[in-house]
Amino acid sequence: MSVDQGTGPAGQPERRAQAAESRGSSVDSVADGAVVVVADAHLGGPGGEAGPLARQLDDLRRAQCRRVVFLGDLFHVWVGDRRYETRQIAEMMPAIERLGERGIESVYIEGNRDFFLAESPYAARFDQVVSEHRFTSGGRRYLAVHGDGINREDRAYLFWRWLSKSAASRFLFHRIPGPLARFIVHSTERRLARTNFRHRRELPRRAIEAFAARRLREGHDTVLLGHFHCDWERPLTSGSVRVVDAWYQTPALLWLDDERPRWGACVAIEPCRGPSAAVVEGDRDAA
Ligand SMILES: [Mn+2]
Repeated sequence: MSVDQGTGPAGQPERRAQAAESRGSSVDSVADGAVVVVADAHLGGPGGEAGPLARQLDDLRRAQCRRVVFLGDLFHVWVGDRRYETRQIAEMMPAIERLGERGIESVYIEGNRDFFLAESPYAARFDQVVSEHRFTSGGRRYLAVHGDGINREDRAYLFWRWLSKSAASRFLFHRIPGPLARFIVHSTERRLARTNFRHRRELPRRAIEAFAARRLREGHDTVLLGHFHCDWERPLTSGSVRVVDAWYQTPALLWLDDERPRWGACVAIEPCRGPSAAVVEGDRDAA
């Protein structure tokens, strides 16, 4: 699905309404300006309050940045139903809206902590809510995916992922009483912490490389992943794969344009050093 209508504020309502219907994968068709990537902010969890990230987004100008791609898990848990709206969600939504007012597109790629967003009231705040997104920046063709589903050996997790995001779960979730639903959200959070933990103590490099190699053959230069909460890049025969560090660990935006990918709050200010260390292994809490 492509979004290539006018980028002025006047074009917004129509474009957003259309965008709210987006599902599945999406393709970029705009060519000018950088794309900024934000992965795994986990606001309301280790990412804390919404303010710092909202301010970074407010600093973005259309002259420098044409699109923000959220690589999933913006909040610690995000259910597409207002009954579960946290303070961080309520505070972040206006900042997303302001991106659109300035003509900057926003694409949200669902993570494992995001549930039923594509058909939720939140979807209209973004140009697209999708499971993966293809775009070109600085002549490079990117495929962006959250990454929780790539490890095919983790069958228990893949089953849980399918079940928790199924139409039946969605149907039930919107109809059960609030307290029961909140209990499920909390146990889900604990379950996410447990099921993902084993596969995250070490970066599943082989699974990541196998996934990337397969997807690169579809005609991409770089596969971008979030979810693993580290900054890691690997050249492969027909391109490369890059894991984007979690915003809650490296509170900066990743800029993709004609130059080398770099971290910075805003191009107008000195680019920050990026991730403090090239963390690959180690304890990563509840991704
Ligand atoms: Mn994740």
